[in-house]
Amino acid sequence: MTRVFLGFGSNMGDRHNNLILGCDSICAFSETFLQNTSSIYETSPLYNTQQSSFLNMVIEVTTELSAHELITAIKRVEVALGRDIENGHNLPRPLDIDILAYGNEEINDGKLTIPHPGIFERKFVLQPWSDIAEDFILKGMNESIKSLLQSTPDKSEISLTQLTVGKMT
Ligand code: PH2
Ligand code: MG
Ligand code: MG
Repeated sequence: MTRVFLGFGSNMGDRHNNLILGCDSICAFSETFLQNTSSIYETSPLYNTQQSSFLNMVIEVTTELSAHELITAIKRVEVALGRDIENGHNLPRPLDIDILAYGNEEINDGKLTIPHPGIFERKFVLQPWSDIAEDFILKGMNESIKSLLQSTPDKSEISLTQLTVGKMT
């Protein structure tokens, strides 16, 4: 079993529902078990700022899938929720799921880069992640999520919503 953190983002359609359905779908894989979910945050779009705001959250799962099996399964879920795979980077999407960390592994093989390289400059990742695992040490950066959140150059506004994914069993 490997401890995995996944970042979720949605800025198209019923954003809250997209997060919930995505989370349900990931945890429906028989080899994957939900451990924890952060609160859901409303966040301004980073990079391409000419798009609607996002809802973001981070979840922790344990899985028996390899990192590559997991990303293949994630891509299926993104497409099932309406993501257009022809669409390029940083365009609006019903659901984006990124593997933030896969145990303590560092993977960089052209298909996958783990830990996700943008983490330190993304408050929309660091704030929800800090909710559920502030002491997790990010491989490669050798810093805790809490300390990365304190030192992030991202000064954008993010706000807690009243929404959570609800009770997941
Ligand atoms: N995802 C991106 C680019 N910019 N901005 C916010 N606020 N939230 C995201 O999830 C996000 C983003 C690329 O995946
Ligand atoms: Mg992303
Ligand atoms: Mg992605």
